[in-house]
Amino acid sequence: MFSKILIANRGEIALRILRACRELGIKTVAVHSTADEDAMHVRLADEAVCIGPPASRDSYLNVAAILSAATITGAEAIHPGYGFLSENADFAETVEAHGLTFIGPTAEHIRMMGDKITAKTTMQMLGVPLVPGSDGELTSLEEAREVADKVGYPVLIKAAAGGGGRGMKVAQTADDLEDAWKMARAEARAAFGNDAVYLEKYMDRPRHIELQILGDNYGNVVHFGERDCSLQRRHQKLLEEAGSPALTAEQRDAIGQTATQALSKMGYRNAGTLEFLYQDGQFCFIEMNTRLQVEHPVTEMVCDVDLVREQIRLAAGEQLGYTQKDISFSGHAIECRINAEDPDNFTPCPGTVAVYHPPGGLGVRVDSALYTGYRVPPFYDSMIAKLIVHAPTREQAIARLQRALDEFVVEGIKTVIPLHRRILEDPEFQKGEYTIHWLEQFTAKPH
Ligand code: MV4
Repeated sequence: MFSKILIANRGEIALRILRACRELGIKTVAVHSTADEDAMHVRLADEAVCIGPPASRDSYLNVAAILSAATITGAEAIHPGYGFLSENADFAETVEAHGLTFIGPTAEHIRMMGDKITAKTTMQMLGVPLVPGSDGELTSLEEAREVADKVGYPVLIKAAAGGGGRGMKVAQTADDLEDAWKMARAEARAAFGNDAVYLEKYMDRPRHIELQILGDNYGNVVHFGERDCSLQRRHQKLLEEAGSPALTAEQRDAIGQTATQALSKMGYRNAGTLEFLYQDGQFCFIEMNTRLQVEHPVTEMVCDVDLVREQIRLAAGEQLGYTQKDISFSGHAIECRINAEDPDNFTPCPGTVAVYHPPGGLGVRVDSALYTGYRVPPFYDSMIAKLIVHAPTREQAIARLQRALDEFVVEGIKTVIPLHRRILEDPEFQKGEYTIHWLEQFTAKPH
């Protein structure tokens, strides 16, 4: 096992990783920008190294500074958290080239899944169901026409280097296809320096369901069920649930078995998430994330697993030590992302937290690096806390979440807590009847 880990991140996820390290008896090194000198992850870590000025590109994305920090402190491994360098294959490779362990998958698998075409082709070969569309990259407009005619309009043209909603163009009819093709390629070239695109049938009212998996270095792969992440706005998730209100245990087992078999054949290591669009009882793989995700706590609550501890253990070369039949699902968990934003127009609201009083009690978890007097800097993501509840049923989880939101005090800055309250009161939400479009429509309505 490692004796010291460098945490290449900030905020709540840096604390989350730090806590797992403490419980494993591992020393921690925090890195921070000059804007984060008073941040909680700096205060709680065993050592802290300043790696640059506020802008992320000069600090949390500064590979040379992070590697120097690891070297001078004698850290043996680096946990990237989410965002920043977490899905940067070159970073993972450089970390390993310096004789350190990257806590995550191999650079090869990160690179493979970063190219959405390679990701889809690989999954198809391994028997994972896909959205109907082109067989890999589109090589011409003529080919795009043939595929679109075959799968039927509307269709989407997506950038191979895109993902997470970046680089997509819809063609409602054959008349739109040429424009969509040209625009998708031009934008992909400008944004990613790679104009490779592919085509998919447009699914009009899917849910976004993702599957959590873990693999060890010896071909053992298990899944921890799904998260329903349909409640998002402009590709920013706001509330996530485990399990999905739309799935049965049988459906979970079936897609889970398909996914774990595929990833075992790939030799996939550490944590990963398969993203699916789910509509009319069908799962269609769209992308894979090769990192720990923001919403991992809902999975931890229903499976009673510490996913960060598992990541560290597996990166150190330990075996999983359990199989799929040892994993069981208990109750229901919901996470609300608390962002420092105006709840009506989503403009970021950095500033000083005059009062911070998180909720507590049975089945309530708050992952946050906030404290009274903390100044939320304007340079980074606006998420300041995650409120996670766990209860025997979905109905009880909603009641617990409403109770916890009522207890939650964050004064001095605006947060999206009032929006969460409104969502939880909505009859459609309460019935679990929503798709990826629901939140956008909900927030557009006057209230
Ligand atoms: C789609 C789709 C409909 N049909 N693909 C957006 C983010 C990226 N991960 C994939 N995305 C979508 N791909 C097909 N064939 C609709 C979306 C989509 C979406 C997906 C997941 C969560 C939220 C979304 C919001 C808008 C569009």
